[in-house]
Amino acid sequence: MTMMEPRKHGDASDGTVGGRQSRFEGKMKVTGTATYALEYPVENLAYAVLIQSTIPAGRVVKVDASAALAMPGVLLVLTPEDDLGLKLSADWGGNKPADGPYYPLPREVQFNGQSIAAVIAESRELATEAARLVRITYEESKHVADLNDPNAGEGKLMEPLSVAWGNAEAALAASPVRIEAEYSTPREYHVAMEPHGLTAKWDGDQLTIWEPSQWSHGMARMYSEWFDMPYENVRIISPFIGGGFGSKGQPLAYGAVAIAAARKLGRPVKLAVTRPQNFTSYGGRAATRQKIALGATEDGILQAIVHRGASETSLDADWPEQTGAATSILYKVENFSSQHRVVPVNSVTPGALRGPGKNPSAYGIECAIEELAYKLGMDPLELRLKNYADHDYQSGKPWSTRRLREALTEGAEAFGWSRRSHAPRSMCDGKTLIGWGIGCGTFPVIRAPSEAMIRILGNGRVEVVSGAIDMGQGTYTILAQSAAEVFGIPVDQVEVHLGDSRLPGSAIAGGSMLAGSIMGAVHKAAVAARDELIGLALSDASSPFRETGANTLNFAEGRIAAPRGETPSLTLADLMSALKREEIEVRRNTLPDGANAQEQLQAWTTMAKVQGPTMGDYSMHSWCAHFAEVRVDEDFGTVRVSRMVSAFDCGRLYNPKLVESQWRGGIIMGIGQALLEEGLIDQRNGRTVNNNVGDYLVPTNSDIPDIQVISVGVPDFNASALGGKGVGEVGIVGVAPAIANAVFHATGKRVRDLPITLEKLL
Ligand code: MCN
Ligand code: MOS
Repeated sequence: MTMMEPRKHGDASDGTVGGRQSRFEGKMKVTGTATYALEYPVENLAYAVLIQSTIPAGRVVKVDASAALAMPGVLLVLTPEDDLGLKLSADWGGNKPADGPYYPLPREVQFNGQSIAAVIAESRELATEAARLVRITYEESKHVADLNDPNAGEGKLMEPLSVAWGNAEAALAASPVRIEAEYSTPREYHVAMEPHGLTAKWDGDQLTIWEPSQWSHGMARMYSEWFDMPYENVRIISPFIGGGFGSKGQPLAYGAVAIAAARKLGRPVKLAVTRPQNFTSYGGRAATRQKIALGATEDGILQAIVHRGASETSLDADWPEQTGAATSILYKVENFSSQHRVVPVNSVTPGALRGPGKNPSAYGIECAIEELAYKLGMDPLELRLKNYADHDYQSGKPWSTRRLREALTEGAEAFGWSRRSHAPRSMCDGKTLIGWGIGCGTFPVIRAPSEAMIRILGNGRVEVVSGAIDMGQGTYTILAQSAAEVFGIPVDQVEVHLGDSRLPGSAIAGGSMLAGSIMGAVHKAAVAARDELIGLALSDASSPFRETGANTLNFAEGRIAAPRGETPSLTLADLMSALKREEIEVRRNTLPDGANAQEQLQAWTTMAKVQGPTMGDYSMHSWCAHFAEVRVDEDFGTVRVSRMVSAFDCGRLYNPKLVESQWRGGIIMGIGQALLEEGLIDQRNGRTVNNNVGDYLVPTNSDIPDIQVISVGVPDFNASALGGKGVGEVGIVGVAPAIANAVFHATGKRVRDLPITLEKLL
């Protein structure tokens, strides 16, 4: 036991938890000293270039690589002809498929832009040129381009996602006021600044992979299964990442190709996925459509929600972009029914993109609720507060913490909502129409076990060691703050080592679950290391504290002292030297006590031990309310977001500065989603037409207004050991509907299909 002075949280600018420390690696990233995966100097490299299919469906009949192979410097061409000797891996959950071979370069083409061959050469330029000479003959078959293809069909009902209580259809029919509308969202992409790619190097049976990763342990496990080798023999190194947003949580076909090529050649291989290839090497957010019917009384009490949604998926995997994910938990309603279908199309399997499910789901329900407000002639803020959910109607459980009411009221206050005039087109600035809208958002608290190691060094420095990932969200910084707080030392006396599958096991940097999980592990390990040091300091013959009779020690302001201060205080380095210790090393995890090595490995390398928001006595989620102001020029159809105020409940904030930046980042992506982002698919060949950052539009600084963010959360110790809830994704959820609602308020035009581009307003 130790007696620490309680410290104030929330406004501290120092390095303790709750302080506004700047990002540890920020300067390294902007000055070019942070090394990214493709920048490691590896000797004797060969360079691989991917070749992707140019048809949406069919078979590779023949690959003629003779011209490519004839080029001096070309080392190898891999095609569907080559058996790379790989095996299927278990999925994220760790579920093993039937034993079978894995072909990262398959003969059957299921989408345009599928990897089907690779050229490996002495330089990237040579490999690129040789790839152009590879002649591929296809046998093309019929394809379904996307969700809007007339041949796409109704898709397949995802039974486990059906949610129902009460009698929604009957209650809807009996409701005096009803609205029904259909909303859609297009394919959207991650477009992280750092594209995908890797360098792979074999040393005998040891494999090292430099690859941007959101989950070093999980990816190492899947790679080890593909290559049928022991987990310990694979190492992924990923200390710095230029954004992932969900796209870097699993190994992909190109990774297998590069590693297999390195094995065949007996040389390290680097493979950089080009920006256009990025659009189909991992799927973006699936296109969705959803129909929502709301029934209410004349004074605005919700009676029923009937929700039917669909999203596109690939031919070989059912990836649901769950349009009902937020619909069931935002409002109080006694009668509810939601179903989701997946529609297979010839596309890469879609993937997780910031706020999967919750994001398009909030777009539907938060637009629908405002449509109802206008039908009732009621203020949309009032309608939301009137139907506030006092508990989780889906699970029947109480909320652990839900300060959405405070988010709505404090957000409204900061925004000046009371000055709004209700009628559409009633607010303007000269010729410019002004509109205000609200969108609520939510994201579940997901918990996962993690492990961390703390080292107290002889020189008084403290190291935090974990395989966890920082892709820009702030892991390095908050972990340093956590250890600094436990040892009462300045944050720059702490060194954090992350991003390596050889280091202690960690939850994925995904599902907004990492901070809560890994902070718990680091705190636990740091407290244990401090206790070990205290034990030595009170008992070791050479310790200056031995004779004090104290039963604990205080750690504050960089010094260690007995509680009553009888002896002079010592620094960590002084104490370590008095104890003649070079190092104290403590490793702790957050699994139940007694978990064996096998269970531990399973915990870091699969999702088997991950807990959802209602596993336990409470229903746990982060919440937010966005208030958007838009200015619309009707002559040109242009929409500008001129102001945003967003209020959040994410529990306790470990570092408010970083949290605010996470929230703003999410909001900025939400503005892009509302007004700009749209993967355009050529119906004739299923090709993503705008597969580059010139044509796939994301917001730039000049698109982004002043964004005010407000925290209304309180610590939630059911959600995590230190009281925080997830932060990384909730910010994007609810932004697009807030903007769509504001556009309606400005113009009287309801655009139900994103993005709201100018031609839809003319
Ligand atoms: N944080 C905090 N207090 C809390 C919770 C979080 O201070 N109570 C802060 C910390 O700085 C922490 C960060 O918020 O590092 C994110 O924490 P968390 O919500 O647990 O999310 P993860 O660490 O699991 O990060 C993943 C999340 C996801 S799923 C996506 S998608 C996303 C996001 O983070 N991708 C990002 N934010 C991103 N930010 C950047 N710069 N780049 C990405 O690719
Ligand atoms: Mo985030 S989409 O869960 O990586």
